Amino acid sequence: AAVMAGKRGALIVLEGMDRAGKTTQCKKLVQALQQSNRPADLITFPDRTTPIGQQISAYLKSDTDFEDHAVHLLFSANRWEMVPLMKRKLEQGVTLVVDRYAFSGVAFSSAKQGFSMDWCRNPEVGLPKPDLVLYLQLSPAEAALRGQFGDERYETSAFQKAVKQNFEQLLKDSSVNWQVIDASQSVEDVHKDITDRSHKAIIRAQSLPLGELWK
Ligand code: FDM
Repeated sequence: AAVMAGKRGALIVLEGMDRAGKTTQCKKLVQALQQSNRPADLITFPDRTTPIGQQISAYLKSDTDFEDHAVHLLFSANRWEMVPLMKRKLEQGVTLVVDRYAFSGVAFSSAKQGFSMDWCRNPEVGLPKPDLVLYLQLSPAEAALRGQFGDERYETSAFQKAVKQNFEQLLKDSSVNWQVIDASQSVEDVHKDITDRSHKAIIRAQSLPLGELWK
């Protein structure tokens, strides 16, 4: 007997610099989708709850050290370990809202000496491809108005500047559905912008197969 295929959920990623509001907006988006009867779940990278994620968390707090290539691969492994769950949810029709993804992986590691973007991208090749990547754009001056840096690794203005340049490089990649959001707007205006674009992406994704990133 013919069985109607269920409609898959969309994979929606939020990226951007520190203090652009990614985490706030991810939570608001999940809530808004759920309230409009679209099943949605939040996923955060790094996911600090798994054994790999705990190693990453200790590294970010400078409680442990890892060689730079090794930690890049840990961040990537932390995504790959979530892939079976992500695919299952998407197939069940659940839209996933993801706070940071492979793009953060590449932008941060390639800000280190001796790391090419190409090398950094390799372990990410074949991950579930986002249907939409929202880049929350905020100038360093505006970010500074929102508060000081925290005390985790990478939270220095020199490193962040290099990361920003890498994101701007990644934005030129037309194989990825990047959409730039003006994150200097009010929380509610940013939210409305993101919600409108997400609804469109969810409709579009229903008739498209899930892709493979950078493959
Ligand atoms: N980060 C995050 C990476 O270096 N690589 C990655 O793959 C990911 C997902 O970890 F500094 C960095 C980015 C940031 C830190 O911080 C995680 P938050 O505040 O938990 O997002």
